[in-house]
Amino acid sequence: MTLMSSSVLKAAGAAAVAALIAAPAAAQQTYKWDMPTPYSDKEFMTQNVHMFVADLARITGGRMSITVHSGNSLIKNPEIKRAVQLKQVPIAELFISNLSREDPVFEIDAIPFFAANYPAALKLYQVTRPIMQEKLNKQGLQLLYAVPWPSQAFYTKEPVNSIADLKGKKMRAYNEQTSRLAELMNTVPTTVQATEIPQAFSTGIIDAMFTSAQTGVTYKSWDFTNYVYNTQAWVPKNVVFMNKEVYDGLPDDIKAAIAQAAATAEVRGWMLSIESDIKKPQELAAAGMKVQNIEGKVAEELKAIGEKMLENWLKKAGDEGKAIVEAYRAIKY
Ligand code: PCA
Repeated sequence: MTLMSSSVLKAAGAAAVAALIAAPAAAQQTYKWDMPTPYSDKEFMTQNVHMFVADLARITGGRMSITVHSGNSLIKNPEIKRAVQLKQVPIAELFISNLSREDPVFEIDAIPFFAANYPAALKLYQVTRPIMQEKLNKQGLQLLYAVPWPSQAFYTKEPVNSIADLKGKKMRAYNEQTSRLAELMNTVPTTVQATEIPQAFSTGIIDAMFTSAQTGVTYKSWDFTNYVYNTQAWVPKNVVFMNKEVYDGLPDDIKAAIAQAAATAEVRGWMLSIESDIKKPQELAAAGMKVQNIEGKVAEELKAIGEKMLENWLKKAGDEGKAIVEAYRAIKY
């Protein structure tokens, strides 16, 4: 054995001993976190969060144990972001377009007919992810992963042959863009959290709603509506995110575990979303609902509204918005 290799071995041995000494201290560090999420356990979004958390426990050999508090049970949707900023909880999930008041970039995935299907949504995410990450970082937040809801639809009691048929109806909305869309459709927007949909229908607060077939099945939309019109117009995203200071303070191996679990959750989430987009409309139909894609006059009217909304968004989002739209349109696949 040469002198060099033996000294390398000795150094390696010393490092291994140092690691052994350090290991018990590192192993003691465990992370028991609470994670509020806005949606029901019946939604694939929440199921994906449960799988993400299970992956983290497995990858870290049990050092991370995160309790998911779904369906607004710990913190209500509108307060989730602040709760993470204030470190009431280190990690959470939210609907990214709910942050539209802070920056228009957060709501571009909710503009009708802009990024209307999965490939388009992926392109848009490719362009906006680093921008969203930077903006969230400035607010003390760290983006981990994002997953889109399936195609959005509107649900009504009566058939709709033109937008005029909806005039004056109380339409459930869930963000600024759907409120705006409801207004432009001459309906009356009412913000209702997903978890409160059945109650809002039974108390007459709403008589129509925007949501996916996924959420329609979760809340048995056939109990209070009869027609589903799939707009095939936007696929809005949820994000899972952390308090940045907490994140930055984690050791590298835990950060690596989070990166791995988040990357897996992101791919799995997009797959689950695509599967839901295929299966859930069938479940609505099997439950007796009349499910159709918007077409003819209604489709044209909605497209015109979508163009107007994009125009307004571009005015609001200025040069940055223009650059995003250009970069998005330049991606070809
Ligand atoms: N379900 C959620 C967000 C979008 C969706 O499909 C909701 O309706 O609130």
